[in-house]
Amino acid sequence: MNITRGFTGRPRTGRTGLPPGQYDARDDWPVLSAEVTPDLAAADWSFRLGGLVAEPCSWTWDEAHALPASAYEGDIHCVTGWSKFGVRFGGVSLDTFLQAAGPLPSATHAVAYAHTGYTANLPLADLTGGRAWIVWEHDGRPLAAEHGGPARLVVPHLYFWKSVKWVAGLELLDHDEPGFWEQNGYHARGNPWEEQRYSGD
Ligand SMILES: Nc1nc2c(c(=O)[nH]1)N[C@H]1C(S)=C(S)[C@@H](COP(=O)(O)O)O[C@H]1N2
Ligand SMILES: [Mo]
Repeated sequence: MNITRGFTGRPRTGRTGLPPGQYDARDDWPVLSAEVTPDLAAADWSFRLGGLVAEPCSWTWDEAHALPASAYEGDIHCVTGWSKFGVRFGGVSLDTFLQAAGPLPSATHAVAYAHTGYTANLPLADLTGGRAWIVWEHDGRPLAAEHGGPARLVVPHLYFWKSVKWVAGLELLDHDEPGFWEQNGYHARGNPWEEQRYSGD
């Protein structure tokens, strides 16, 4: 995993390579959606943190863009088998949003949800420490609508189904609550390095 702080920083070098059972998609970036791509304008996008937080917070497009920029450059891994190396996303670290809302000590998990209704559950620990982003740029250009634009969640160290497109917010919980794919047999955490594809893996 390579992380850059700010858009200009030199990427930190971390673990890279193909997790077990994955192949390199090279220049392809498959579109995988259980939903129709919404016609969601940036002006209609918002991001909310609620549930077990000291102060529920909500950001408009402009408010989110006023936060300190943070970029991810590294790999992504889809449970259907493809991985991509050196993908560049720009946006804001989820840590920045979480610091504003203040997770309560009882918060252990989150459900990320989309403007379209899709959900994915994640341990809160996987969303902190510079490992998750809200992004609106790919390769320095606006994120394409089919890939989650105007803005999506990116949690690159977990299988990509956790990276909710057209992200609308996170609800912090004191328990794990299965999201869309997790209710349909997929793993609660989804760590590609441990091949946590399906529940029971
Ligand atoms: N809102 C929303 N987010 C979603 C999905 C979806 O159907 N709806 N599909 C997930 C799945 S299964 C994957 S593999 C990735 C695919 O992202 P991509 O289409 O940009 O490759 O988005 C994830 N995020
Ligand atoms: Mo997927």
